[in-house]
Amino acid sequence: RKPVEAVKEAVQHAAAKLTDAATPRVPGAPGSGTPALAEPTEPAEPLPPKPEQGTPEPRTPTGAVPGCPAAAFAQQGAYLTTAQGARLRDTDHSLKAGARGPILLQDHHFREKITHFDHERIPERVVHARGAGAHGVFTAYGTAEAITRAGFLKKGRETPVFVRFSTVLGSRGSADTVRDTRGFATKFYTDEGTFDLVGNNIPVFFIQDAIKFPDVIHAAKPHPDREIPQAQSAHDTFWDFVSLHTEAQHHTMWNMSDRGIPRSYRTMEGFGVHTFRLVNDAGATVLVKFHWKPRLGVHSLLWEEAQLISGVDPDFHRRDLYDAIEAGAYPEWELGLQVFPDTPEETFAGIDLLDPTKIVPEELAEVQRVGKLVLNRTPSNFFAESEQVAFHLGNLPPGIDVTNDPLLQGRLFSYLDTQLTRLAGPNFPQIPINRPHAGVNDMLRDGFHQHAVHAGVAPYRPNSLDGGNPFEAGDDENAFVDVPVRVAEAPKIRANPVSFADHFSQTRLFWQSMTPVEQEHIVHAYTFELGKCYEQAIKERQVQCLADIDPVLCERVATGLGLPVPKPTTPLAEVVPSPALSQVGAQWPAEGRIVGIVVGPDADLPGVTAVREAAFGAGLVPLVIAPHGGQLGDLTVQRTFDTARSVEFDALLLAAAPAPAPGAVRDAKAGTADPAPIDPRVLRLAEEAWRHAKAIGAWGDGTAVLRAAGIAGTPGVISAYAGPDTFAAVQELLATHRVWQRFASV
Ligand code: HDE
Repeated sequence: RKPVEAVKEAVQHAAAKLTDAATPRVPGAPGSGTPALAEPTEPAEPLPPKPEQGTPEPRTPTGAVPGCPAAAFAQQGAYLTTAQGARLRDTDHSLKAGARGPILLQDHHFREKITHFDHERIPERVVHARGAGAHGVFTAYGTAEAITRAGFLKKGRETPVFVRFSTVLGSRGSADTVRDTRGFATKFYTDEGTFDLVGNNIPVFFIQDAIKFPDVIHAAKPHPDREIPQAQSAHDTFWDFVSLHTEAQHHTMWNMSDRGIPRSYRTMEGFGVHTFRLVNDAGATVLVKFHWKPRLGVHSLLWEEAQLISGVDPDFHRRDLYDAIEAGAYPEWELGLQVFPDTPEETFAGIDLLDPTKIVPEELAEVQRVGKLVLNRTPSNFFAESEQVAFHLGNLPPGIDVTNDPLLQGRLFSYLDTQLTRLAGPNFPQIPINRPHAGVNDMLRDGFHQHAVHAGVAPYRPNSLDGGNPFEAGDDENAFVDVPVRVAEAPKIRANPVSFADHFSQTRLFWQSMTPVEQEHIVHAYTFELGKCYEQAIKERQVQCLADIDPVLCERVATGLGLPVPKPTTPLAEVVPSPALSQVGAQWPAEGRIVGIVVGPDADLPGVTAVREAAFGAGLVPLVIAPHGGQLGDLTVQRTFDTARSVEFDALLLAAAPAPAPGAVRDAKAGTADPAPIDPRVLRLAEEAWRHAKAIGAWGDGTAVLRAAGIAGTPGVISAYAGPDTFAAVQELLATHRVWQRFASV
């Protein structure tokens, strides 16, 4: 708090200077005719405008009309108007010199409309351009109260949030299901100021120092000459970088695993990646890593599914998120903390907590749950919310502070900086989605797109003219306190700690923690991606890295690429696998999963109705797939054989074996195992669903499809007498996400 004496002195100084002025303005100055300023000792609201300083509406410091939702600024009244509020009687014809004449320059409505349109696009994010956001609420369990003073983590406290999920590499219009890291950025609108937890679905990062971010991104983005490939890491420059720069190997392994192709945003874990420092009321500190744990478990796509979806439904994840929220199947995560003592070494179990290429296995430090996030509202306007939201690691509430992780330190600079171009100037915190829910009384003024109409004459401290406002908060008034950590006496150097040099042991730990089927997916991913590279030297260099990670992995990938198998260049680390890293084995709620039901004119329609009711009752989404759109008896058709593709469904039910449409080309398989020909599109649905290890059930005529596809009696393929029995068995299989036994490696 500024000493009162200083304010008093400033007042006296100003008053003395103004004694002889013609129109003294300082209250209490000789000749001013106004009473002397009381000594400002208490914080107060900003000064109101003087009576002669009216603005059109009374506004809060951030520019909002009190009690008026942001949307009301956008659409008021029933009539179409210009941006200046003048009503328009025609917006379809430009003003011309006669019906066949040229457009007149004086057509101000035309110019306003086209000019605005010309400037509708803003620069997309340099990374994480493709994303989708949703609103929700975070409720604290109170389990973190002892270790942090952050108010939003106090028991029962509810905080509004906005979450944006994203891919990293692709442009705004790229497909959702590409192999990539996913962003998981959360804005908590706490009443002590906004907290942004800007994380990913992968707990480690490619680089250890932020200064290398342009390098890794330039390598991963499309080649600069032809701008190919879009949203992919399967190309030379990416593998050139990660094979030369081996600290990227751990993150790359996660990308090559099933984590790189999530089934849904709802089934992704989230990680803060860096270690943060929490401080409690007594000033005691701990180090923590943030985790988001999805209620529905962690599930992924298969690579073939991901590729098909990129064409069939490039908006797959976005649609899934919004459909789930609109259906009331609200996505949920628990926020968890791994807590470590704040020791001078900043290590735990020998792991350097400042190294963002390392995890601390959950078996060594339990993830303690501190609250629950529920996403329950879709944005009203994609641009206004998902596009304009601006996250920043420096948005921290009291009780959460940063560490010296060099990646985190660099990010503290980058996020604020990038918004200056992307959102055109420094006033982006005034954009509705970015406005804090805590009162704002800053002394930031002017700049492009200033929406606030600030009152007062003294946006500086100390001041006497605005009564000393605004005041600095005292220690007991919820101010953010930088934890006074000791900064080591050290020479100024460009170097890493020695522990940062270990690039392979945790990469090996990840590989060894996978089940055989997950390892098989990793081998295929490396073989696919390196198989897309043109440069032999790059492939060989990456295969050498694999040799330094694990000889079995190396041999399998090298064989797939037709390359010799190199020997490790360093001794292989002894690692203890972490089963928590695997996605296979556990059972999860199946809510919100999509079940396709194939019907035909002769299907058991009452059975289908009963299945639909059971599915809705279990929180699943049943979609009827029929030969044509419209109605089939009482059933409304949601997909036709033309619009449905197996990749959209988590499980498939067959209530009929529809015959091919007249004139259709007969599928080679139709009729081989069953005399009655079956529509080839239905056979493809069944075959693909089987290949992708999905639960499949059939009853009545539907069982003929199983026989024709040659999949009857195989694991996870159910034939039952009635629809509801079939559904019950399939529902049970959905709890493990896939029928893992179908994979050769299981
Ligand atoms: Fe980011 N990152 N990042 N990043 N990042 C951006 O900020 C940056 C990193 C992450 O949905 C940019 O507003 C640097 C790690 C997410 O709006 C930019 C470094 C993690 C999002 C930026 C990193 C992330 C971003 C681009 C290396 C996980 C999307 C647009 C030091 C913990 C947020 C923007 C959204 C976005 C910089 C590394 C997550 C350029 C310099 C590690 C989820 O500022």
